[in-house]
Amino acid sequence: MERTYIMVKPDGVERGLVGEIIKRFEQKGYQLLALQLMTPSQQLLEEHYGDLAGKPFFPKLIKYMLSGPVVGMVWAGKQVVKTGRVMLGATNPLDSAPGTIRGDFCVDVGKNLCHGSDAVESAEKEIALWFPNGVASYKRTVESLIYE
Ligand code: FUP
Repeated sequence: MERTYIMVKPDGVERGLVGEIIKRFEQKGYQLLALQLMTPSQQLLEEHYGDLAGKPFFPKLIKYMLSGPVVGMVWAGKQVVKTGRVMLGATNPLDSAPGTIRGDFCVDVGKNLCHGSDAVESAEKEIALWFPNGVASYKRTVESLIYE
């Protein structure tokens, strides 16, 4: 089953939106495989956002991500990478449709609440980076009620 890395950023944790974000993925039918609250190191964040190292907003982004604990999760399910990002909404919350997490709960790109992997390959890289000890895998009895 496809897997993705979803992260509630420090603003989302502090604003008490962890439960809301988990709820949406649970209700959709996706399967939770890992969950951790942690304050990431600068090194971990620089690796996670390595592709953005040259961008003008990079130092501000790292500072924001260091401002408090994050909640990282691994979710599994059909097309969960792409659909997970649809559920989060566009990177810039002003472009995020109402009904999406960013569309419903935030305004600024520099405080956009959450992260979702952008491709299957990067999802697997991010899962290995944030969960170096591995994640769960387990069978659910509800599977036949979610998938045809
Ligand atoms: P996403 O794939 O949605 O996480 O978006 P990007 O990888 O392009 O950007 C990662 C993070 O950088 C965003 F979540 C917020 C931050 N960012 C800015 O602060 N300003 C920008 O113009 C673009 C991104």
